[in-house]
Amino acid sequence: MSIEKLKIIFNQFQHEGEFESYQELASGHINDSYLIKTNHKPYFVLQRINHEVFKDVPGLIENKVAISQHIRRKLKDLPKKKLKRRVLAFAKTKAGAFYFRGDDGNYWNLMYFIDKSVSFETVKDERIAYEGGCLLGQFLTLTNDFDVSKLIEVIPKFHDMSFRYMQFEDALRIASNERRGIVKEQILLVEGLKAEMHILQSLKESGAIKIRVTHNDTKISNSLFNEKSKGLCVIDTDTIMPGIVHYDFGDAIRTICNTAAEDETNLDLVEFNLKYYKAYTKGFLKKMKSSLTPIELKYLPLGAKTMIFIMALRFLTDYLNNDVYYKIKYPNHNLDRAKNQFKLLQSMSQKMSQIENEL
Ligand code: GN1
Ligand code: MG
Repeated sequence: MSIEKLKIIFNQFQHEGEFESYQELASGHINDSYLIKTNHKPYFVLQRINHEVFKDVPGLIENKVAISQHIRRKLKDLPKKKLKRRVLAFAKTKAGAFYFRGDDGNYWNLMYFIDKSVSFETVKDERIAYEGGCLLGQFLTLTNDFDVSKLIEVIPKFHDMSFRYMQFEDALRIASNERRGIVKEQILLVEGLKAEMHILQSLKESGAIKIRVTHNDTKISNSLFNEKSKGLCVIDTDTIMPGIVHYDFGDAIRTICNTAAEDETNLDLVEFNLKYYKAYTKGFLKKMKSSLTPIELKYLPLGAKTMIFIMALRFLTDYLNNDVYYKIKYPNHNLDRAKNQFKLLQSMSQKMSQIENEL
């Protein structure tokens, strides 16, 4: 993306500062994001939304803007504290919309950059885990009274296990013999876990677990903290849609409790960290316990196991499909991600009884 092009797109939006420079924010696997520095603050984050993956971008934008506005209204009503939580704010285009569509068909949106914020790819101390838990608990509590029927399903069946198994089985059929051979061990794991990995979906479909507003991409790098490691807000809200609490709790645990990054290739470094699990859960339940039903609470550990598994399955599927979905930095990147998640799952499974004791 050239600087001239980014500047033209940025200038479609309403803002006061003048474009000075940009920096690509390269941690996402789907969209393209750029920090836009202007001649005075606030800075902005300009994001191209991948419309191959997100089929209804205007609907996605409506979802996330509505949730941001809802949270902003509710934060105003909270008693003033030393630290005010933050929420993403979106800029309008000069034509008054929250997104701009270029002649090439690409969709763009612009957010205010939250100044003096930091994010983490992995957790290095319990305080971050605890604060991360408070942040997600607060996000889910503040959105608990939002009418979930107003949200579109941005990616239909996003965390639907039967759908993900179907995609895996399709990929297996068309995969090269070479790739299929390389993942023999992982295929056995996927087959062996099939029944257990469908439990939450059945409870959801039977109505036993309630449908809520969920974020659906709660990895720790999608939370912002201030310089003193206090939680500020959750970001990357593109996948907000109806879901169950286990998706969000589980996906957060998947990254909080992994002692290594999601694509670490030295699997000896990948372990499930119980201390971070305890700290995260403590923060999460502090904000959330009163609005959780007993059945939601009971299944949180299985939620974590299920979300680690579903990511392993999706990375493995993309590897079998010759890497058509996630951005990769080298040929076996998806395979390494899948192996990493399977190792984490194994480590978590060994600690399951201690994990269940935390509730
Ligand atoms: C993708 O694009 P990013 O990095 O925010 C993916 C998530 C996965 C995540 C794994 C729309 O998120 O579901 O958990 O990679 N998003 C989509 O890091 O598929
Ligand atoms: Mg995302």
